[in-house]
Amino acid sequence: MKQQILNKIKAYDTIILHRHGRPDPDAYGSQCGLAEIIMASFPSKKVYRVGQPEESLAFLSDLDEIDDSIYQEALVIVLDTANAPRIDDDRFNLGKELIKIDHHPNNDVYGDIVWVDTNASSTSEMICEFQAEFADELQMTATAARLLFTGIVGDTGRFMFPNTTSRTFSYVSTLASYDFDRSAIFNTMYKKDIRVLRFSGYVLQHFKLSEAGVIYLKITPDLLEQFAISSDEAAMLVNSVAQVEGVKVWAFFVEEPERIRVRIRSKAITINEIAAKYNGGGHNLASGATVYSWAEADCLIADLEAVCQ
Ligand SMILES: [Mn+2]
Repeated sequence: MKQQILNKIKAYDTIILHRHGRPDPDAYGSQCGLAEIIMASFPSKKVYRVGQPEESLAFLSDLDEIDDSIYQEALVIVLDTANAPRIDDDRFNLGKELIKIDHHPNNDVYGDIVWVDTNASSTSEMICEFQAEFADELQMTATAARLLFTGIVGDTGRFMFPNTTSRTFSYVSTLASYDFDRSAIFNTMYKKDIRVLRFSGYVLQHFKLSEAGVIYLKITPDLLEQFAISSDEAAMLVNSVAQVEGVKVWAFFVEEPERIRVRIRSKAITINEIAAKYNGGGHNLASGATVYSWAEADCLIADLEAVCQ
């Protein structure tokens, strides 16, 4: 599979890299890290990184705005995106060939070549593996190392999540040999906005813990307004209750104008099947879902309690 992907990269003069919407550090890191490796290894190729910019990740890399016509003769590679509808910039289908590289469960098999490794901590780790396997043809650079390092740090929660393996550390060890400022990355990634910090105070005061070991918090628009935070900022605090003694599964419900977005996390119990039942999916221990009423949210909570009992 990796050999096939390398052959395609070598065969095309124009390569366009996509990732998922609402990007996280791994989406940016794997997309822009692979772009950097290709550009350094094949300087004559035209390589583009597309998708909506995310302000909090702008420190990582620039993105490219491109015309539809560029797709005509292009190879398109989509990184870190389990489902085709989640791909940022729906022109991904306009290219000549499509490759999927991802570490989420392969429920939506899109593309001509699919490389999915659910044992990898992150798509950034997979790009490290790809580069290492063809090190005489693919060149790692300090810029790529910085991007991939950030992606791995993001998806492993600074190497604390159980997806972190000896392979992860081995690739990170290689990345760390390149010249980039790791402290600056950590300082930027984990700096705290005072509004968000104040809201996390609210979260810690108001979450509910059930006897079954389910923590949940319902976040309404008036709360978001009161603390002047976005629904994304609120949802991002989901792991602030992970250390509560006795918790098995925890979920944040954030009401948006058209729907209630749910983030579900778990210590050990598989929760992605429940997420799938509620218009979502994801990893065994980290999933997202969408419900359309608070009554439906209560059904989801009841399902989480049932699975914890
Ligand atoms: Mn990822």
